[in-house]
Amino acid sequence: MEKEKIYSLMSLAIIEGNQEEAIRLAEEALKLNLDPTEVIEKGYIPGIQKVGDLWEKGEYFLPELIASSEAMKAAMAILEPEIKKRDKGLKAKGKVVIGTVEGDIHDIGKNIVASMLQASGFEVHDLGADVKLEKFIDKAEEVGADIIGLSALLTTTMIGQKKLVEILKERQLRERYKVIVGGAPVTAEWAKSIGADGYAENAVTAVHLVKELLGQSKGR
Ligand code: B12
Repeated sequence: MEKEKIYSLMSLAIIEGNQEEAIRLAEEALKLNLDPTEVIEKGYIPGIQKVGDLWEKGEYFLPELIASSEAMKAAMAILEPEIKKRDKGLKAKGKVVIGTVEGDIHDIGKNIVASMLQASGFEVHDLGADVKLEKFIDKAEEVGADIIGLSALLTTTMIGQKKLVEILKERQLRERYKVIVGGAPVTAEWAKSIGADGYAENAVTAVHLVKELLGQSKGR
């Protein structure tokens, strides 16, 4: 099957919340030796984005949203181990603590960022979703992290990203960590306004961002 065809079927499987089909296509993509990162970016992500649009238009409701995200997660579960295996040898050393901020249970995008970072040679400590702000800092202190990554998908939880920067300042730890932020409603302007060190709009640019920040922080 042609690449473009398989990508559009993947997108459709997510839109329809068809978990079996999403899994079948992920397995087929691996058999065809397609790049799992590209498969996620070009096949599955456009599907879940479309689901977001349908929800916004009031055509989809929570059950559809849940079915689609379950299908997305099932496909990710097949592709992520493969991404980890295919580490392209671009080893960049550094430790990243990542999670979705408290009050927010969206974790699909954060999981993709975490697995891409891991595949690029970073040591990733993924705290999951709905994570208390103090927990990010405690974990970063415990493992000696270089970077703290915060995901937020709700406009109401973005504020957690701002608060984390403030808590770091209060605890005299701001200089110790680079803070990066992301999630659909997050923008570069927001990142700048809260005093974060960086923003990335997707998992690929997140990897570049982390590399760049660690390059700058060499010899610290
Ligand atoms: C799937 C989904 C769900 C699933 C989540 C499943 C899961 N385990 O994640 C379920 C059904 C559970 C859900 C629930 C809710 N959802 Co919802 N959901 C979505 C949806 C459709 C897709 C999100 C997604 O996975 N996108 C795909 C991934 C790949 O993209 P991403 O998350 O943006 O991540 C990429 C980048 O942002 C970036 N990135 C992400 N994190 C990070 C972190 C760092 C550090 C960096 C550098 C980069 C980075 O890289 C990622 C990969 O490319 C969005 C619509 C949308 N347009 O985003 C709504 C959306 C986010 N949800 C919304 C809402 C309102 C809710 C609910 C409140 C609904 C309800 N009434 O209960 C609840 C929230 C409950 C809670 N407390 O969190 C709204 C938010 C509106 C707002 N302004 O705040 C949205 C925007 C839908 C809409 N248009 O109204 N949702």
